[in-house]
Amino acid sequence: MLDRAQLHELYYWLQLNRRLEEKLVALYRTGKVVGGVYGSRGQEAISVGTAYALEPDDLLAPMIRNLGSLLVRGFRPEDAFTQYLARSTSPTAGRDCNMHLGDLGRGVIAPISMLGALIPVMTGVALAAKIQGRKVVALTYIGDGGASTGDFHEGLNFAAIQKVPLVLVIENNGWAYSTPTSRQTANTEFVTRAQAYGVIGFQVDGNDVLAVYETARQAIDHARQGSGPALIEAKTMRMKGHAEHDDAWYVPGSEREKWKSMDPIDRFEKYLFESRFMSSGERDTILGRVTSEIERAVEFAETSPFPDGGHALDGVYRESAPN
Ligand SMILES: Cc1ncc(C[n+]2csc(CCOP(=O)(O)OP(=O)(O)O)c2C)c(N)n1
Ligand SMILES: [Mg+2]
Repeated sequence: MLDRAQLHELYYWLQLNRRLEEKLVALYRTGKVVGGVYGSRGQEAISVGTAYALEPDDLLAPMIRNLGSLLVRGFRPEDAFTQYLARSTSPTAGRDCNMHLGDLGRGVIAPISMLGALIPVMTGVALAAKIQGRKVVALTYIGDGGASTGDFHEGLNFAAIQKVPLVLVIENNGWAYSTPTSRQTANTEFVTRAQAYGVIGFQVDGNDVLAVYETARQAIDHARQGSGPALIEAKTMRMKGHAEHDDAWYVPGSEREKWKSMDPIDRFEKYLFESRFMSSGERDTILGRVTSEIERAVEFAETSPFPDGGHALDGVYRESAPN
């Protein structure tokens, strides 16, 4: 059971995740973002709830909709804004224009754009940790669409037979770009795959941050104890297009309306108020903090220089021959 301070922390991360992405969209619309903006509106509870359930030494590999996980693991709004605005002060020194980044110091393995490819990588990370005798868990994500790749099969199958401490979260938002789940897999109950691979499986309401957190804890405990991988299917909905260039015209209005009423942040806020875990004054303090952190970060990014072209190849090729 989380205490009051932890519940406030979860609320802070959720709001920071959403408001940071809203600011990114505003910057995109004024032409300041270099590249696209791939958001997680409606899915924030999955990123935040799962990352919050990890221990500091655990390892996490985010996908494109997991900005919330990165924030929980210690990345700051400055990192996101400098990345998207392609500034030299960004974690990649302006070489990548969204959140394709990692930091082993924070236990974050960088994402791979090819859907599914991170799963075998994280299976390997988990296997290495097991061989080294470290009691850590490796957690990563995949969408409903990405779950139909060969890498999903190879990664999870190998993880299962090696009994490595892998937690694989399937974010089932019903769509892979404009393709509904029913048109890309004949078995849309993703949790049933756990049995097929011989691993433990959980299904959770991905718009309920406390349920996600509790489920992630169970899955993580299972993996940490050496009982092998765990699969979590988190059901949710992507409340925006695939990215900002896509208005999601293909999603029926009734589906969007249904999910709008289940917004993860509105629901959590209602729960916190009704159970008296948060007062409106406390909410205002948290939102004030979020707003000022975002404003400071945007200011920092906008006043940071663009990278110097002369350094474009730095760190790409080995600079000196090995001895
Ligand atoms: C192997 C591979 N195929 C296609 C793409 C292009 N692509 C990027 S995201 C995406 C849709 C992904 O849908 P899903 O896995 O359900 O994740 P969601 O966007 O819904 O979070 C596609 C087709 C890719 N990156 N990698
Ligand atoms: Mg999807």
